[in-house]
Amino acid sequence: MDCIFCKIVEGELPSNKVFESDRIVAFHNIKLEAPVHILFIPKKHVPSMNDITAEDAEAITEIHLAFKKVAKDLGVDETGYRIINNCGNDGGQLVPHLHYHLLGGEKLGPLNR
Ligand code: DGP
Repeated sequence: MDCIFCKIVEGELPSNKVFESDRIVAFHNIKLEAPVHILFIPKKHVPSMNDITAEDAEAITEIHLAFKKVAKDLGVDETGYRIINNCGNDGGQLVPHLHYHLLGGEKLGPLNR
């Protein structure tokens, strides 16, 4: 499958991983929108939020638990951080493999509409 994030999962593309389990991976974003910018993905190819099913519940739960662990490991748990999922064209999703952005390390502005 020609999916950048599947290639990262398979190790065919390099990534700077900060967390990995059987079901999920978290790695530094190539394009930083904040001093801390991590992407969390299920290893299974789920194209977007619209495609999540009950079968993905464990991976999604793991991603949520990984948010706070990685935030703590990277020292932004106390200062705070933001989780974003872009879904579809209007949501600004560029990579069609479900992913969540964790942004932190500075005071973030209000959401841009
Ligand atoms: P989104 O707009 O939500 O689909 O964000 C996709 C993000 O993926 C974007 O911020 C840049 C990041 N990205 C794209 N290609 C790569 C890559 O090869 N490696 C890493 N680490 N991040 C990537």
